Amino acid sequence: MASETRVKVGKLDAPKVHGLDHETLIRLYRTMYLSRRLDDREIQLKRQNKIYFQISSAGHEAITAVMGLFLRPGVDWFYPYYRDRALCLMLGVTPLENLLAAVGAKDDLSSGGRQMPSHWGHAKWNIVSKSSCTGTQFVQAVGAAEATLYYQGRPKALAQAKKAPLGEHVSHEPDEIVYVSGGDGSTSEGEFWESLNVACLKRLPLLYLIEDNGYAISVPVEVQTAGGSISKLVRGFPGLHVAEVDGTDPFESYSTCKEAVQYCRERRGPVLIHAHVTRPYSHSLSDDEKLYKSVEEREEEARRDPLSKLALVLVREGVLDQKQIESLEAEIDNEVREAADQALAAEEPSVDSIQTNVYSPEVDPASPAFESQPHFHGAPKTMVEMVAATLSDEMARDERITIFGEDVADASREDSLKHVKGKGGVFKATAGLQRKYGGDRVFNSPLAEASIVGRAIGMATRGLKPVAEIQFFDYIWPAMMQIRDELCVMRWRSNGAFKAPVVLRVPIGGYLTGGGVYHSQSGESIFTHCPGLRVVMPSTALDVAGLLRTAIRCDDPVLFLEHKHLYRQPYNRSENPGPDFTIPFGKARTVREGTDVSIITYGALVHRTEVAAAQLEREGISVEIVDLRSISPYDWEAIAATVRKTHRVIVAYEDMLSWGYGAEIAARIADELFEELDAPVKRVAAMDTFCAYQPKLEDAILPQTSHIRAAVKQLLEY
Ligand SMILES: Cc1ncc(C[n+]2csc(CCOP(=O)(O)OP(=O)(O)O)c2C)c(N)n1
Ligand SMILES: [Mg+2]
Repeated sequence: MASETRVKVGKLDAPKVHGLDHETLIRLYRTMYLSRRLDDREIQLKRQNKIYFQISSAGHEAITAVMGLFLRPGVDWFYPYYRDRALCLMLGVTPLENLLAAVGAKDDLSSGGRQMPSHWGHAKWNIVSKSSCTGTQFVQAVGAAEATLYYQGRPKALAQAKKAPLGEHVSHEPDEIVYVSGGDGSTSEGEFWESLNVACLKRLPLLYLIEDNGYAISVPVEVQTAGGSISKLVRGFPGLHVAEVDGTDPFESYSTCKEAVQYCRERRGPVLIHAHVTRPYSHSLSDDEKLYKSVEEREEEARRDPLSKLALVLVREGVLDQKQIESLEAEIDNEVREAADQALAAEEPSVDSIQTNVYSPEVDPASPAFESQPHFHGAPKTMVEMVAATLSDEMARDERITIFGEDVADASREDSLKHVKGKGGVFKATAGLQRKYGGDRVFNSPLAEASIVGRAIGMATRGLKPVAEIQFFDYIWPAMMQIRDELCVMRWRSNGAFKAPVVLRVPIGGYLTGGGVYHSQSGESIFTHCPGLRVVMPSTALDVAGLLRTAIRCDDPVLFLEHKHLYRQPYNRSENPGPDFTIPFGKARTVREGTDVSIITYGALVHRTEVAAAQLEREGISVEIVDLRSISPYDWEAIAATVRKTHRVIVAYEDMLSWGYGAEIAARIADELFEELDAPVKRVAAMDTFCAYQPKLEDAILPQTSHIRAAVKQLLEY
């Protein structure tokens, strides 16, 4: 907790000011003043070039400090944005911890010097690492609040989560709530609206604080928000308790926050507080508000400054006299000075530490621990049947697993399940799972991809194991920010304090006869370009079983790409290899041994390559085929071995020829194995355009066996 003031105050039965006792008022003033002085000190350090960025909480201190009176560090869960310094101080983040983040010290608890200042994160107090993105936090907070309800009903899941890596930070209390904040501008992001929808649909114990300082950098709120008031706009959400308050007034803020927190704790549903605050220090030190705010407007804002207003009340109401205020302030000034001196002397992170916490340091999915033998049973299953079977086995083992996405449930109206077969996904990959494991574990989400991924991140951060589905790869893009800037980065940016080991299952690819541009896309290299993410793309049912299980059991986020064209083929079926069959990531499969030419491939091209190789064999040409199976990490040793063997190599893949996955493999072979090559590395890939609805056009665009055969022959001519 923030250290208590050492100024002597009256007894506890001292008179109250608008319902607040003197001790509380002094605690609030102390925190607000400390917050402002930390901002001032950072500004000074920035001007001295001792830190590199500053963004202040000035003007936001009253409502955020008051909020800290009602929320419980280490019990409730927090998604505070960058102007919540006073709240974080109330929760127990120390002045030194604030300033260690500002200087980017090695021991900065929020990020180890990886993020800008005021990007809060503190595992002990349940303050979840925050990125710079405006709005992404809202859907993650929804996921965290869903975890609250989930743990309430599933104590076994909680016990399992506590035993998993970082389990020491997994907690659940019966009346915990989740807090999330953002500025007026951030409410224009789609994720804000997506989050409200789910929060109301599920009556989540989620408390929103919208801190409206009238501007998003230079854009005034009447240009940002239709009608200029976010609280007016959201009043139609069913079950959402909405309050509007002068956030510079601690007394108004007190009764509003008290009521709001109580509403949430009593599980009556979500709350949104719309607090009007000020922003006296421009957007950040990189901004000068004099460029767009008039003198009159700035003077009017200065009159509403929460700090000077509260100081006046304290003196007027006899809580502290002027001398006591001065001595309190001197004491805090001293505290800030000492903290700054300590922070400036703190050790910086070493350059070689930069690679740590990109991935889990505890669980390596590429390690031999994931090697296993199959114990086959049952009739052969197609790839899509194997997805469902593997999910089912894993769900039986691990109650932390939740499955959600569009149409993944058997039937949302559970009464209907007695009379209908159930949907279980547009491809039936999740068929029967809701019926078997319950609607709290397998459920349909609204049609909103960013929130599917964001909610999964929130759940995973709290120790659950979401296996979410994006219905088609072609529609993953609304979730791109959640994937690239949140999912992949959570562990790294928090320097290992938080993680988001989500599995995202995504049907991908073409060869569909009639899929058209929006049901046939590839694009996996966009995701292999994201550090922190594992990307897997099996081509057989057996590999689905082994790799999906590894994806679930590892502790990193995994993009699990399921090729739609391969889902129901007869040629890649397999018997079930048993409930403990795993395959390490980054280990290729030699599909066929050969001596003349090597083909490195994955996905739908594996089978086409096999057909081409069989045809070429009849002409006396021997082709070796390597199926990468996982494409980040990938099996460089297997690639190098086959190149050393045949000295001629083709990379065959379905995505676009230019800037594609094969470009990286070809470049690395040329770079590191140049001496081994008897001919240039060839690529066989799709045309640099889109797949078409008309099958003849799609066939012309995507690589075919004839292209592979031609490439092999061309290579042999060298
Ligand atoms: C997704 C995204 N878009 C743009 C930005 C750049 N940016 C940072 S803060 C900000 C304005 C935010 O305004 P508001 O939500 O009102 O918060 P305030 O800073 O006023 O407290 C913008 C545009 C960003 N960080 N993230
Ligand atoms: Mg704003």
